[in-house]
Amino acid sequence: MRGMSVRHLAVVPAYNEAASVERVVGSLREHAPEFDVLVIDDGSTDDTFDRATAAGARVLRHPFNLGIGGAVQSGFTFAKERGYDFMVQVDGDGQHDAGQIEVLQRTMASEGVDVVCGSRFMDDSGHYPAPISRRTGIHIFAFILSRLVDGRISDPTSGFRLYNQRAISLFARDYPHDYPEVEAVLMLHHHKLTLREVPVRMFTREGGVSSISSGKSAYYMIKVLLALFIGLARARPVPEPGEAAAVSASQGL
Ligand SMILES: Nc1nc2c(ncn2[C@@H]2O[C@H](COP(=O)(O)OP(=O)(O)O)[C@@H](O)[C@H]2O)c(=O)[nH]1
Ligand SMILES: [Mg+2]
Repeated sequence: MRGMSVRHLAVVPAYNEAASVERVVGSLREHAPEFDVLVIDDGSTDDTFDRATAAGARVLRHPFNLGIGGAVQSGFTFAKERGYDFMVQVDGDGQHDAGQIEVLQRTMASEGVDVVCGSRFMDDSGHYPAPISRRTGIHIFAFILSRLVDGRISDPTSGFRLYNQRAISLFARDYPHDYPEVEAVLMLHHHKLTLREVPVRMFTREGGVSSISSGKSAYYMIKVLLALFIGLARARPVPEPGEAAAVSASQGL
């Protein structure tokens, strides 16, 4: 049906990831060559911009730090405006394995879902080396979300995700702030978009610092829990008639 070639965008949110961003971009270009690479330099104060540019990425630079939600939403907006068919989100810290993007793609194709999320907790070994506070938080969110969305979610804070055009347009319009991944799962459910998880291996970050130190975990938990419950009651922007999301929904996709 589609005459022109399918277009793929890899979005790499990066805040002070000079230690790893070059390798992340290089690995994307090697393992996922059909993806154009867009690094969102989220107001970094280190060399992130130069390193990402040197590695051959296109770099969109925020004049100041917006936080991960704002960074990823810039990616969605870019993808939507430039008419990309698929967008994959890959952390700038080296945690995600570009070689496994094809696993996400295969699942999207075979299951016909709008979003595929790489989960580090689906294999049997199950000992991803996250701090216990973080793991506990993840499991509590997983438990609550799995009930709210009526399907098993094992790794709700994973940012290793592949989105189709419907998901891109939804999140270009509205994407949660601060710690967005958990709430985004709930948004998908509200908008009747589908999500599948697939097992992936994930690395620990290569350098820099995580946004979620163990001291911040309690704060993170409370904040995201509140966001979840407020999210349940919150009015959602409804797609305009004729927009991609509405059109494909009426085709039963
Ligand atoms: N910490 C943090 N990360 C950001 C921000 N904006 C973009 N990012 C990027 O978002 C990605 C995920 O953040 P990270 O701290 O690794 O979260 P974690 O993997 O969940 O521990 C990384 O590639 C960051 O560089 C921000 O304002 N703060
Ligand atoms: Mg990370």
